[in-house]
Amino acid sequence: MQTHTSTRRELLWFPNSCLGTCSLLKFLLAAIVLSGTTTITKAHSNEIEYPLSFTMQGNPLVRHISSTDPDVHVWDGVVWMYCSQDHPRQPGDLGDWDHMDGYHAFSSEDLVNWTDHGEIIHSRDLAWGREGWMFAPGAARKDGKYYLYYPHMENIFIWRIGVAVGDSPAGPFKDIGSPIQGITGIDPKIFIDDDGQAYIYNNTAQVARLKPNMVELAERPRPIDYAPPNVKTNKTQRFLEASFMHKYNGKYYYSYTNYKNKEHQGFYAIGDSPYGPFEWKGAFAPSPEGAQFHHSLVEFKGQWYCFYHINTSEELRNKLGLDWNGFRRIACFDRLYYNDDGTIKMLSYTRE
Ligand code: FUB
Repeated sequence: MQTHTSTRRELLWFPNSCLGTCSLLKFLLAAIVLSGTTTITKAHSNEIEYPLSFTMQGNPLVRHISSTDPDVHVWDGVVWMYCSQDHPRQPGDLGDWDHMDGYHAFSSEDLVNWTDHGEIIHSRDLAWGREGWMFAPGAARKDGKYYLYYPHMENIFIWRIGVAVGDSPAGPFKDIGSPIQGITGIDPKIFIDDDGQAYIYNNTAQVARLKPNMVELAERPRPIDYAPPNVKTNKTQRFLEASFMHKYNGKYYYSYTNYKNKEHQGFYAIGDSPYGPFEWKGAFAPSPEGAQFHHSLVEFKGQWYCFYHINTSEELRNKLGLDWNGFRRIACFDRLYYNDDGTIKMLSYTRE
């Protein structure tokens, strides 16, 4: 079911700018050479004191640090958002993503007043994998414990999915010591169904049940049948990354991004089970500014919201007084609406 590009991305995440222009061989050779010579500085924002309170002033939501790939949950009436972080590129880097590191947890009881609880885990806290390369996380809560899943590059050829456990949604989280066996790739996303069964999704459009311990697979990952063949072979419509699963009126909604589509990046499909098969419904989100549509869809106090990130343009950085350089994405959210037949209305991005 997966196309050639998706299979490659299971082994090594390719920067957007490189996709389609580099040959696999050329890129891997460069990667091997650079992996031996790159000096990696552990970048983290220790100049800010946490927890830090701030007020939503329109989009972007977070303005003090890069806050990428928002993974959002509502637990006990509180919105929890987990983000990865972009850090400045350094000479010899493979792309803009080498130093992504240091997940932060954010919370809010009203979507206006927020707390950044600070760094909850960093690659330096892991006994495995390379420094940096901590891509989009996915959190879950089960039986009073909190779990944070993250894609982390074990070596230049393979992305593994790690998991850390905590007693509070604000952390601290402790890595279990080794990645989850039986699944690779990036963008782990956890969905817990009403019966308590947890499922893990990844960037190869696969899904697997998790064991009740939440740190082992209960089965081999299965491919997700999310669209008809003409969509799965369409370069600007097929699944590329950022799996997300949510439930609305008893139906299962599988959404993803195709970041090659200049107009619309968010697509979705509806089914009767977390495994699918799903009926493809098309686009529901325009392409966000300069970034991939990595999203979370959540209901809070009767209203649905879409959390996503944008890249910070020079104009936005000037406007917000952000002394940033390089590729630095930042979290935003907007209201999401459904039609009466359960389809999703096209999302509108707002600023003020
Ligand atoms: O942030 C790193 C990667 O970019 C994520 O894992 C992808 O989904 C995209 O947002």
